[in-house]
Amino acid sequence: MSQARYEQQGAIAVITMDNPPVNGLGMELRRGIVEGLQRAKADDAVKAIVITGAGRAFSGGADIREFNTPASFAEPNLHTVIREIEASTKPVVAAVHSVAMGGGLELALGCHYRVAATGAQIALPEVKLGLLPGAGGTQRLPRVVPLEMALNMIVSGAPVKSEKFKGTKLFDEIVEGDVVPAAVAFAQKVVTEGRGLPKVRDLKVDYPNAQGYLQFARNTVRAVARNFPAPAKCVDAVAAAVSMPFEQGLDAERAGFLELVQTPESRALRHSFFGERAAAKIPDVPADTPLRKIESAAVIGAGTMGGGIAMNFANAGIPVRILEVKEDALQKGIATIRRNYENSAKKGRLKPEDVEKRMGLIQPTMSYEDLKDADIVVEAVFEDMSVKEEVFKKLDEVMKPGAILASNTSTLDVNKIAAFTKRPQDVIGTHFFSPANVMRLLEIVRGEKTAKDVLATTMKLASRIKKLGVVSGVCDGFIGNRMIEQYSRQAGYMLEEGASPQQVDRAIEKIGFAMGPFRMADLAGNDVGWYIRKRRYVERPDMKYPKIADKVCELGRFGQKTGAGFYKYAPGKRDAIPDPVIDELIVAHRKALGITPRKLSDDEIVHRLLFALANEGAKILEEGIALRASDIDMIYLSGYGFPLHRGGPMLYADMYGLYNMVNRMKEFAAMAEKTPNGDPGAWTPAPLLLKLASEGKGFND
Ligand code: T1G
Repeated sequence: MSQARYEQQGAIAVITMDNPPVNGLGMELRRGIVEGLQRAKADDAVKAIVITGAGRAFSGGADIREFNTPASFAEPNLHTVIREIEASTKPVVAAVHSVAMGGGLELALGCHYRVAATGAQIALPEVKLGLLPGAGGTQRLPRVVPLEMALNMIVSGAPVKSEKFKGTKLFDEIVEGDVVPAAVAFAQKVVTEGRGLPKVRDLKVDYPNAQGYLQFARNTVRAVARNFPAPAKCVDAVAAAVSMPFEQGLDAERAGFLELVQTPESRALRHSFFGERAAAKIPDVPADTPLRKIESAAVIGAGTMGGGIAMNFANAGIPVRILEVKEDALQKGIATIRRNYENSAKKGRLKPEDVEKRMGLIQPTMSYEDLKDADIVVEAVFEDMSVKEEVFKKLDEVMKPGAILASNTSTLDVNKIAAFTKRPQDVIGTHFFSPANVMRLLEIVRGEKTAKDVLATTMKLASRIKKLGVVSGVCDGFIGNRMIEQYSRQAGYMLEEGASPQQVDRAIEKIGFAMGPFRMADLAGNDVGWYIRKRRYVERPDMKYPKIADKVCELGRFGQKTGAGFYKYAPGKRDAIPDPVIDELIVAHRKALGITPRKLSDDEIVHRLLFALANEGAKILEEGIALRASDIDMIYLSGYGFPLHRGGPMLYADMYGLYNMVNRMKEFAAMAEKTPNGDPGAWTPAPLLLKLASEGKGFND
C-alpha cells in the first residue's frame, strides 16, 4: 500500500502521508506523494490539493534511517518532490499539525499555501544532526519569516510553536482543532477566489543591512559552536538566500549539505540520536510489556546520592519518602536538597513556589514502616555488601508485594543483592551518576532473576524522571565503571612512564573531554577508587595496577574533599593546581621501579586512554553485558563527559578503524613489555575486536 493515501473531498484531493512513526520522507513516501500529485493533476474534477500527515506528525523530516544509503538520494529525492509541488498547476495547501520538522517543513514551504493547527512544533533541526536543511529550508524560511527568526531556528534547531508565526507569511491560517477540514475549506476558497499559485521562492528576503547582521551571526556562531562545523555552514546557507538568486542559493545550500553529511561530527550526532532511542529497546522484553504502576517512591539513605535520587522523583511529581537511621544525617540530607532547589531558584531555573512544591513531595522518615506502600524503593547506602545485605533483608520484610527493590550500587553484584530477598524477580540495579539530580545517565542493571516487567517498568521510569536508561548485565563495574577502570589504569601507568597528571588531563581534554582522569578522580574522591582497588587486589590478584594513585591516597590526599589529591586546591575553590608534592612522589616512585622517564606524546596519551575503553567495551559486548555498541557510547556520552562530536568510545574506534586500533595496541603492548611494572596483557585485543577488524567491520555496523 502506498505510503501516501489519496482521497477526494469534493473538488479537493487530499494526500495523506502515512509512514509511521513520524512520516519520515523515505523513498516510498516521496514516490507516493509524486504519484498523488500526478493523479490529482490528471483529474479535471480536482481543483486543488491538500497534503497532510497521518498520526502524530505532519512529517518529522527526511527518513534518517535512510541516511548514507542510496535510498536517501534516490529519485524522486526531496528536491524533486518539492519542485513537483511548486510546479503544480493546481494550488497545493499543506495541512500542518503536531510536528513539521526538517524536510517536513521544507515540503510545506514548497506548497503554495500553508494552514497550521495551533501547538504544532515547527523546526529545522538538521543542525542537531550535524547538518543543515538540505531541501530548500535555508532559502525559503527566510523568505516567509524575519531573517533573525529564520536564522535562529536554523542555527539552533529549536522547535517553535505554530502560533508564534502569526503575522508572518509562513502560515496563511492558524486554526484550533482539526487542521485537515480547515485546509480543505481554505483550498476551496483559494479556488473560488482564483487566488493563483504563489511560490515562496519568488519572495525576497527583506532585511535592512542583512550582511552586517549575518557577519555578527557568523562571529557569534563561531564562538559557541567550537567542535561542530554545521552551525557556521547554516549561516553561510542563509546568507546565500540574501545575496543570491533562488536557484544559486539552492545550489549553495546543497553544497553545504553534501559537505556536512560526510563529516565525522554529523556521523557522531546521528549516532547519538539513534543510540538514545535504541537504548530503550530490549530484545527479549516486548515493547507492550505491561508495566507496574509507579505512583510513589522511597529512597534509603539521604547522603549525596540518596538526596539526588529523591530529587529526581520529586522533580517528576512522584511523592518520595527518604529514610535515614540517624536524625542528624536525615536533617542534613533534607537541608542539602532544599539548598539545591533554592540554588536552582536563584539561577531562575526553578520558580520559588516550585521549591516548596517539590520539598513537599519529599517526606523524611526514620522508620522502614513508612516505606511499605511505596511502589519502588531505591537503596543508596554505603558501597559495602554487608550493608546492602542488612538493608535488603529489611526491605524484603517491609515492602508490599510487587514493589520494585532497586539498588544504586555502582559496582556490586546485583544477583547477590537479590539473593538477600525472597523476591529476586523484583530486584534491579539503578545506578545513578553523581550528582544524581543532574547527570542524565541511569545504568539499569538487570539481574539474572529480574522480571521482564520490572525491567520494562524501570526503563519507563527512567524516561519519566528524564534519565537516559541503558541496560547493563551484572559484572564488576557494570558497563561504565568497568571500562573506566582500564582507562584509569592506563592513566596511572603513564605517570609511571613519564607523564604528569596535568599533561594527561590536558591531552584528553583537548579532544573534548569535560575532564581528564586525574581532575575527575580528585572530583569524585580518590578514596572511592582506592576502596574498590583494595577489594580487587583481594578478588583479582591477577590484575596488575599502577601504584601512584594508592600512594596519593596513603597521604590522605582524596582530592577536592581534602583540599588536595593529584592536584592541590585553594580553600573553597575547585581549580586544580599542579602540586610539586605529587611531582616528587612520582619521581621517587619511578626511581623505586627503576623506570627512566620518557616523553609521551599527546597522541599516545589519548589513544591509550580511548583504546583501553574500547577494548574493554568489546569484551563487555561479547559477554552480553551490553546489548549493543551504541549503548556503550550513550553511557559515555551521557555519564562520563565523552565529547559528543566524537560519538563515544566505540564509534571513535570505528572511525579510527579497528584494524588500525589493533596495530596501535600492539605498539602499546611492546612498550609495556619494556617498562618495569608495565602490563602488556592490558593490550590483549578482545576476540570480538580481532574478529571485526579482520572482517573490516566496526562495532556499530
Ligand atoms: N526519520 C525516521 N524516523 C524518525 C525520525 C525521522 N526524521 N524522527 C523520529 N523518528 C523515529 C524515532 O527514531 C523513533 O523511532 C520514533 O520516530 C519516535 O521518535 C533534507 C536532511 C519528530 C520530534 O531531525 O526530533 O529532514 O524508536 O522517540 O519524542 O533537510 O523524533 O519509535 O522506532 O523522538 O515524539 C530532520 C528528528 C531530519 C527530526 C518526535 N528531522 N526527530 O519526537 O518521538 S534531516 C529531525 C525528532 C532532514 C532535510 C534533512 C523527534 C520528533 P522508534 P521520538 P518524539
